[in-house]
Amino acid sequence: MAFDIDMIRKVYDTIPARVDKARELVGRPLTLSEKILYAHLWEGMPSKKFTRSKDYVDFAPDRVACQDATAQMALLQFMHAGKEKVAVPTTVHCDHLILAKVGAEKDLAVANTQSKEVFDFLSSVSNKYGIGFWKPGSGIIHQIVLENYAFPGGMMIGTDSHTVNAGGLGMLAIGVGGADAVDVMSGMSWELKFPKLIGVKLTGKLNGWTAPKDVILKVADILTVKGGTGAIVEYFGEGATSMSCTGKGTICNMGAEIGATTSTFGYDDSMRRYLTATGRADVVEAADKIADYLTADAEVYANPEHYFDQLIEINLSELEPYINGPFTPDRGTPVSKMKEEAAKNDWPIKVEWGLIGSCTNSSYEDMSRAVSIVNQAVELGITPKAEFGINPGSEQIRYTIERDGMIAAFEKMGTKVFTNACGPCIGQWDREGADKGEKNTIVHSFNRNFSKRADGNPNTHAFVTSPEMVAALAISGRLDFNPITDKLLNDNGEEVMFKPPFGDELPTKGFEVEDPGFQAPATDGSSVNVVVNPDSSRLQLLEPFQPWNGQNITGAKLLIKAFGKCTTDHISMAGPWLRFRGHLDNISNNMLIGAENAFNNKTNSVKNQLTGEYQEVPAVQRQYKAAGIPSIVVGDQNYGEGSSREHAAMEPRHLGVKAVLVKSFARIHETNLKKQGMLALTFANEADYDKIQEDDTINFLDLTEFAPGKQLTLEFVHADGSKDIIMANHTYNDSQIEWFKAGSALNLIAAGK
Ligand code: MIC
Ligand code: SF4
Repeated sequence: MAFDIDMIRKVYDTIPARVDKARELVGRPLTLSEKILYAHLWEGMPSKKFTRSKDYVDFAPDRVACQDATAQMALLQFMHAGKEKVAVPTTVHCDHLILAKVGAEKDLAVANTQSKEVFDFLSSVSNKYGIGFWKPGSGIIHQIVLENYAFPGGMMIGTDSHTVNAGGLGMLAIGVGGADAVDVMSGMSWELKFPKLIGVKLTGKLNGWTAPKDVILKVADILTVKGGTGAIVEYFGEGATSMSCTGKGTICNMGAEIGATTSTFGYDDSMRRYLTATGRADVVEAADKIADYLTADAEVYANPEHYFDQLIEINLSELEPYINGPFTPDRGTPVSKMKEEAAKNDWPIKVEWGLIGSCTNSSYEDMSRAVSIVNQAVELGITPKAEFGINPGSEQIRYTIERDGMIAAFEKMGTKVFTNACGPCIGQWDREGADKGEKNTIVHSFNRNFSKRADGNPNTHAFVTSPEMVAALAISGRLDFNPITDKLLNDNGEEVMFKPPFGDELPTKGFEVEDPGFQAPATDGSSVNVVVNPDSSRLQLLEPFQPWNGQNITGAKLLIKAFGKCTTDHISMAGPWLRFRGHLDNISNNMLIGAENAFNNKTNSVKNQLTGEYQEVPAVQRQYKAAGIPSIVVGDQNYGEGSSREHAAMEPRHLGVKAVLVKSFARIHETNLKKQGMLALTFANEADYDKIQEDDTINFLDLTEFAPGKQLTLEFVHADGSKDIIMANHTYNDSQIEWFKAGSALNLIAAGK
C-alpha cells in the first residue's frame, strides 16, 4: 500500500470538479500543468482565471519533503511556528551529509558518528512533529520520493531544487527554501507567481546510445540556465509516452538546471508500470478512475502552439548523446562534436573518474544500462582507464541491483560503491589528490557541474552525461571517445567496439529490500524532547531577525560587486561547509567566498572600506556589522542560480547586508531573500551595473514609500563625491512587503499573523 493513500484518494476526489470549473473559467482546453495548478488552489474551487507570469496565487501543496542539509534550517524555523504537528504529510531524508571516501559501509559509519548530533536532531524533531524520517543510507531524497510518495496529478514542495524530479510521475513538484516549507508545514498557503508554460514535444523514439538524459541535456543547451525561469515545462508526444517513468524523472530533475519552476509529464502506462513495481497498485487504481484529468486535454497536445508560451520540438530518433560542460550544465556538445570542441577549448582529454548516481540518474534502468557497458568491457578484455564510482539512489535500488548481480559486475571493474546518498554530487567526496588543484577531467551522470562542486578543485573539468556514456567514457579513458563510431584497443591490443547499451526498465524479479531505512513518527509527539546543545558548532537555535526600523537605509557600503556566474554554490558553498547547515553564525563564514569580485577578479577578496585593505568577504562584512554600518551586495545575471539553500539568503541577513541588487535573479533565491526580510532588487537599467564603483556608499531615497510595482531609488555616492541615481525594480507584493517590515516572514507566522 502506498504511504498516505487516503490523502491521495481525497485529492483525486476533488480534481474533476475543480478542473472542469477551471476549464470553464479559462474558456479553453487545459494543459496538464494548468489542471494541477487549478486543482490545488488554496481557496479550493477555482473562482477566477489567472494570468501567467503576473498573478501571485496561493496554493495548497499535498506534501513536503526536506533533505538533511536544508531540513536543519527549515525545522529550526518550524520550531518557532508554535505548531504541534505538521499540517501536511512531510518527510525528512538524510542524504547530503555522508562523505564518499572508501565505500558505503565505512563511509556511512563515519557519517553516523560525525553527524550524529545533526541526525539525532532531525530524527527527534521528525518524531515530535509527525514527520516521516529516512535514515542516513536510505537513499537520496528525490529517488525515495519517486519510489514512495509521488503521485500523478499531485502537487508537492521540497527544500531542494531537484524536488522537481517527481514530475517523472506526473506531479507538479517544486523546489523551495525552508521558509516556504515552513508555511505549508504550518498549515498555511504557499504562494507562487502563476507560471508561464513551455511545451516540449517529443517525437520519434530513443534508440541506441541515446537516453532520457540526452533530452534534457539538449533542452538545457537550447534554453540555457536561465531559459526556464518562471516556467513549467510540460513534455508530451509519442517520445514521452514511449520512455520509462524514471527516465521522465531524469528529464524533470534537470529542469532545475534551466531554472524552470518545475517540469512534468502526463499520466501514462510507464507510470502505471512504475507505480505497480514499487508497490502502489492502489495509486494506479485511484488514478485510472480520473485518468483524463491527469494529462492535458487532447486538443492541447494536438495543437500545442495555441496553449504554450513557447514550444520546442525534439525528434528523439535523431537525437545524439550529449556531454554537457565543463563548469555549467547548459553547455552542450553532441558526442560527434566532442573531438573538435575538446581540442578547440583545450579541455583535458584524459578522463580521470567516471561517477554514476545522484538523484538524476540512479534508477534501476540507469544502473542496468551502465552495467551492460561494463559487462561488455569485461567480455572484450578492456581494463578501464579511469576510476569508477557509483552511488545507488536508494537502498531499494542497491539491494535489488546487488541481487541481480550488477554490484558484482561494477566491482569487477574496480568500481567503488559509495553510500546510497548524494556523495560527490554535492562535494561530499574525499577525492585523493584534489587538493593539488591539477587540471583534469571527470565525467558524471549528475545534474550540476559548477566549478569546484564535486571535489573542491577549480581546475576539475566536470562533464554531465548519461550513465551509459559515463561508463563508456570512463572505460575508454577519453572525453572525446564516441562509442557509436570509435573502436577501442583491448588489453591484447585488438580493436574492439561496444554494442549499444541495453537494460531493463524495471527489475524482472521485482524490487526487493530488507531495511529501507524508514522511521515512522510517534503518533503523539508531545512528550518528545528536542535538545540543541548551546555549545554545539553544528546546531544553533535561531534568533528572530530585527524588524525594519521604518527609515531609509543610508550610508550603506558596497560589500561586493559580484561578476559573472554567482550561483548559490558561490554564495554559500556546500562540500565541507555542509556541516554547518544548522548553525547560522558558523556557516556565515562562507558567505560569498566563491563569488568573483568585479574589481580585482579575485574570489574572497574585497576592499574593506573602513581600512582600505583587501580582506575576506565574511570578515569585512562582520566588521561592517560590528560598526553598525549597513551594506549591499551587487550581482550579475541569474544571481542565486542553482540550489534552494536558504543559507544563501540567511547568511547575508544575519551578517547585516540589507539589499541585493542584481541584473536578474533565479526564482528560489529571490523568494528566499524576500522571506528572510532582505531587499531583493534588480537594476531597472542593466547597464547601471557598470556605474557601481568599489568605494561606493549607498543611500535609499524612497524606501519609506516601498510599494508593489513602484521602483526604488538608490543613490550611489562615489569616492570622488560624484553621485549616480540608480532605479531598482522589485517584485514584492503587499504581503511580501510585510515580511520585509516584520524582519522576516517567519516573524509574522510566529506572531500568529
Ligand atoms: C544541490 O544539489 O545543490 C543541493 C545540495 O541538493 C541543493 C540543496 C542544498 O543546498 O542543500 C539544491 O539543489 O537545492
Ligand atoms: Fe543530492 Fe546532488 Fe541530487 Fe542535490 S543534485 S539532491 S546534491 S544528488
